[in-house]
Amino acid sequence: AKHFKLLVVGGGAGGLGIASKFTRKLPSGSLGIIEPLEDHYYQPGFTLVGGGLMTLDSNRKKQVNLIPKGATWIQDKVETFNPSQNTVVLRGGEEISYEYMVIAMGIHLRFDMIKGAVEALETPGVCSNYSPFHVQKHYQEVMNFQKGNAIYTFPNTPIKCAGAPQKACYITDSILRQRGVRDKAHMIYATSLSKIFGVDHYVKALEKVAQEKTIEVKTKRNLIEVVTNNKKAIFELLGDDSKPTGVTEEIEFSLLHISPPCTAPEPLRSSHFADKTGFMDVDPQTLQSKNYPNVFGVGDCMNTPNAKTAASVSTHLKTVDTNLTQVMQGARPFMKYDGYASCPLVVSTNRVILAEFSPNEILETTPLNQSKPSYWAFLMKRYILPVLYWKGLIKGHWNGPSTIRNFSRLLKTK
Ligand code: FAD
Ligand code: UQ1
Repeated sequence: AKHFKLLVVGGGAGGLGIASKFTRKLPSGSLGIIEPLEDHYYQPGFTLVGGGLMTLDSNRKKQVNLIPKGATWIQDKVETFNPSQNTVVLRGGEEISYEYMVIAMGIHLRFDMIKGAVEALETPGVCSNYSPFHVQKHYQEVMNFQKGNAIYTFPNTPIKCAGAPQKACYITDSILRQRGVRDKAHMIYATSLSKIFGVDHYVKALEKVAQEKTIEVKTKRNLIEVVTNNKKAIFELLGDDSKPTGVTEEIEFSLLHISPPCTAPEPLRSSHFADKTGFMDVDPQTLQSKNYPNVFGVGDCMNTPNAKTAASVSTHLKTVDTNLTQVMQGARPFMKYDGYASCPLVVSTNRVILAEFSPNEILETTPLNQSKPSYWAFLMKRYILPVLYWKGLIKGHWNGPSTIRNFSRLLKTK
């Protein structure tokens, strides 16, 4: 059986970032990384692909070219975790043992939790920027749109990049205006939340965007079924406790953009690493597993209260780099993750509100007012952040913007 000093589960944003950092510290051959997929996508680019502002190809690279030198790629998936024995079992039945492990499996898209959605995605009018297989279809649908309701949904579960469902809606509004058909469309943003966005600081600015675009915002609406033959979306109305009220609403659509319900990945959900919600139970500051001190988490698969974004991963990487090194040296983890997350809210084909926050405070990097839609933030989203991801984050060189933020605070005269 194979054995690694450090085993990394998942070769996404977080997994590659950690593997890059630790292959530089550990002897060659002592780090294994388990990732089943051939292709790696820059997922934050999907919003732009769905809006025709980037190609899908330019957001895809072969995983084999991204695995850091010195690391062993195991192209398979974990099926079972056996943390009391420090082993995992792969789909192929192989057992792998480890001394330390980092779990970075992300969050799983669950279109299957909406009745009829999986089939509906293969029919005209239904699409999703969340899936690499249905993101280009969104742009095609917007370019072919003639008239009727265009509905954008937000699920009743945790989701990565919680701003992405409304970015899709805003870009579509811009394109329909450019095409001269916007007055033929009734645009609806239907969210399970009780407000347009989870972070109060940005709510006013986003409400203004939706209002100026005459997008109808329907809150406490959870998509539960898509009926393909007569193109109906069925929502359940949620109460103040976000539980279903039993009342449903049917809306006919010409275009339906689904943001899928999401859950923790199956093998994690049923393991001893998970809490009741299925996500990995970690100390929210040190990111160390609560039950197994030789295991850490990174990224979307954890139960930390931050928004699930690649921007958060940058700060997770810094935290786990320090804390896992401490643990490897027999010392205590001391670095504390501050809950940082960011969501560049694309509000048209050339403006962005660059939201940056933790569960407790606003953490904007620049001294500018980032609530205001701006062209500079759009340029950053389109041209700088992809480079920061490919050359910085997954190579283990980008630890988040906290240093820049501290510096720009010096410039603020308040
Ligand atoms: P991922 O990068 O998703 O990687 C998880 C990896 O684990 C995958 O490669 C998967 O194949 C692998 N895996 C899963 N199960 C197993 C298993 N059983 N065994 C082994 N491997 C497994 N973030 C931002 O910061 N800004 C944005 O503007 C932004 N926009 C987004 C827009 C969209 C449409 C989407 C979908 C996401 C967006 N994000 C954005 C979120 C960002 O992409 C994620 O938060 C980030 O990729 C999380 O990294 P991760 O490593 O936790 O998960
Ligand atoms: C970020 O670090 C990051 O990961 C590389 C993103 O994902 C693509 C982001 O969207 C953002 C905004 C950041 C934060 C970086 C800066 C410079 C504000």
